[in-house]
Amino acid sequence: MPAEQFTVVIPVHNEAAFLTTALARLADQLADLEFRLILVENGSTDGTLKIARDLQAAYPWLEVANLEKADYGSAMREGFSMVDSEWAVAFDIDYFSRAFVEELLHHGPNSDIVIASKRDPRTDDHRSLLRQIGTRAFNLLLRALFKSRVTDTHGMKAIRRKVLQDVMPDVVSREDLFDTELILRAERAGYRITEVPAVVENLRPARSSYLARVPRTLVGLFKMRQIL
Ligand SMILES: Nc1nc2c(ncn2[C@@H]2O[C@H](COP(=O)(O)OP(=O)(O)O)[C@@H](O)[C@H]2O)c(=O)[nH]1
Ligand SMILES: [Mg+2]
Repeated sequence: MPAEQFTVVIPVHNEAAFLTTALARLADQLADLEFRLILVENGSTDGTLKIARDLQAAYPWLEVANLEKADYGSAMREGFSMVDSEWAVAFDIDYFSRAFVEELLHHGPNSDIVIASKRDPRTDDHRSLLRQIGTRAFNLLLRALFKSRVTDTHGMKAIRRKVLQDVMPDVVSREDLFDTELILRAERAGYRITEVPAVVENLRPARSSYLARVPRTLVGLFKMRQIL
């Protein structure tokens, strides 16, 4: 796969403190590749959007999109809809790696989706025990509720544009369940999903309360169960 055939999409919300460092790190890791990067900001109150736009002077491959209301899922949808290359690569601003791009270069030709799974036996997960248990519990729920064989729907992933065009219009879940519904729909549609290992290490401390998400996630999953 020629390297220029991928577009990185990173949603950002109130990342003013970290954005500049993170982009320098990403630029360094991907320096020899040709790619496009779309930052999709929404709802920030800390000047993230201005910092993102200012960084465009330093990085010719950087594009910035912006929507009004804070919502991870609608940011991803917006970014994905701007992709015009063969592959879309979804990263978080605090979780990305060159190694994942290498996995994509390797497995991409025989896959429609490549996912870095935190549940892969080869994965080196440095997150807190609470987060690791959360990932495991979420995965068990996906198996039970949707008969899914995918072991992780959050985190780094690459998706062919044709899959996005086919599946994304049907996705109704918002916020962090957007990714999950997208992957489940793609799995149902029979697309080839390859899971790869990763070193899981957030580049900055988590900001949101993990436990606070649990009720919202459960409600979202049961709603999704009604339609899938
Ligand atoms: N555009 C946008 N990005 C978001 C929103 N919430 C989180 N993000 C981004 O999504 C990524 C993951 O967020 P993070 O806080 O690290 O979540 P966690 O590691 O899953 O707990 C980061 O790049 C965030 O800036 C949101 O409401 N809108
Ligand atoms: Mg994070």
